[in-house]
Amino acid sequence: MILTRRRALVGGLAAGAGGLLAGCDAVQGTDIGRKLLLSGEPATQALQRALIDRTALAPEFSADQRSPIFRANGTRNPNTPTYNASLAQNFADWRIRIDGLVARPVDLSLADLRAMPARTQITRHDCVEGWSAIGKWSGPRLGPILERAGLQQRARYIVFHCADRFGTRPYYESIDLVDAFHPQTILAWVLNDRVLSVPNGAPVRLRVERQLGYKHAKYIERIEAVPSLAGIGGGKGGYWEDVADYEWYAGI
Ligand SMILES: Nc1nc2c(c(=O)[nH]1)N[C@H]1C(S)=C(S)[C@@H](COP(=O)(O)O)O[C@H]1N2
Ligand SMILES: [Mo]
Repeated sequence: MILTRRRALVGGLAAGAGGLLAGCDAVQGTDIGRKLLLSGEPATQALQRALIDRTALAPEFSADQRSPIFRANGTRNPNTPTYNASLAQNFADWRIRIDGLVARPVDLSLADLRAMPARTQITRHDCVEGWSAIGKWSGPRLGPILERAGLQQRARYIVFHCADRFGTRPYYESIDLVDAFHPQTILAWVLNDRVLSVPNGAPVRLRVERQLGYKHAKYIERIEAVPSLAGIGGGKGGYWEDVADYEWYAGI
């Protein structure tokens, strides 16, 4: 299943289109919002077009096109007492808590993640700071994990809480359900056939291939399903969105 009709309709996209029709400005800053606003098409047709656009795959590359080094950016080591203790035991005690609007909250260990069917993809990472790198990523798809936890109808966004802090602010990011259920959205624990390194986000980081680098949360310790982004961090859906007004929807 890529994205069921029900998910699409209850998801952020439909919420956005509904908001648009209601004259709400929630989607005006997003690509979809702009496309819908500028299209002049009947809303259902425009919505369908936007959805097809959003579910398209990001380009994938061949092994020989990979960058020799996948550079690290932002936090290169969370370096908190808890993270260091966990690293010292190879993340044997690491858990990713899946909670919020789910019927069955769960703590996933690395062993749990590694036992799940994985998707492998060679994609290009684009950072707003003006560099790109092509890498081979593997890990389970996020969508089925959310389904298994019993994602509730009221959920609109998926928030990723990270182990690193910028001062007192934890790094976090969020995506809507269209991206959460996108086939290339994975919880990556392997980069270029090796267990993910600390600089690249060990033990688990998000790959959300249709968006810019800052959306790809590293050092994930909690995944929360929410009805709204208000009240999370500074309320704009991500660390950089809060502190530097980066776009919440960073489509590429
Ligand atoms: N937890 C966390 N995730 C993060 C960041 C960060 O500082 N902390 N930086 C982001 C940015 S701006 C980019 S470009 C990518 C960099 O991923 P890399 O270090 O594997 O190159 O991670 C993103 N995810
Ligand atoms: Mo970035």
